[in-house]
Amino acid sequence: MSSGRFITLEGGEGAGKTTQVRLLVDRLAARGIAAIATREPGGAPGAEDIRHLLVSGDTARWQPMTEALLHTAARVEHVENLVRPTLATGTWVISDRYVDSTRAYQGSAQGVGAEAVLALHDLALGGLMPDLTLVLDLPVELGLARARSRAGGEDRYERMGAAFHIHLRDAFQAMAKAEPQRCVLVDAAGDVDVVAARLWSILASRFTL
Ligand code: Z5A
Repeated sequence: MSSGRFITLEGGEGAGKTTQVRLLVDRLAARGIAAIATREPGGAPGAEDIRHLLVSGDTARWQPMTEALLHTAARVEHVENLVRPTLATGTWVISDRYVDSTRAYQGSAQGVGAEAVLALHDLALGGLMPDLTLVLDLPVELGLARARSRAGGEDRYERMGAAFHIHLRDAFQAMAKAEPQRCVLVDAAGDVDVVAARLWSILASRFTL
């Protein structure tokens, strides 16, 4: 049996990743391609426990390196318990965030360093990278306004300030530019259906659907 495809969606707050992950899974299912939606931090019981430590509370509650280690620890639980076993059955995995978020948030915006994050990723997960990463790009103010409109108290990163979020957007854009084989920068402005059509056409250009 051939392995499923591993696809990640990345980008700043409120870019529409969660919405688009669900739509992609539905559209793949309609084509007869089994796929699951998952997310980081989270996606497995232990990883969801670690998520609670990261997405709420004081913005300065962790040292940046502690935060990078916590995200990496959550990722080990997610990948080893869900991602790898699912891909091995031939089912596709569509993840809302993955290691590029650690590179952008902790590596770049919080100053841990991109090389340190990738070294951790190599050590913890043998450097497993997605087959395709869709980087949803949106002006910071628009993304934060969208994110504020959804309910829930998981707003620790949202509260980190405008300069932080502008830095993040630059970091994601730079990553997409530096790794065109794996990453595609996608305009995330416009209606949900318009953005979904953009993503689907990228998938169709990369894989047999
Ligand atoms: N983080 C990290 O620092 N390091 C890491 O390694 C990882 C993560 C993996 C996870 O929280 C936080 O952890 C995250 C980074 C950090 N920062 N934050 N916050 P999360 O997963 O809860 O947060 P998020 O990824 O930013 O989710 P989000 O704010 O919910 O954004 P989204 O998933 O991109 O968007 P959405 O939920 O699909 O949409 C947001 C709202 O906009 C919602 O009301 C939608 O109905 C609406 N929406 C969506 N698309 C559209 C369009 N096209 N037009 C209009 N409105 C739309």
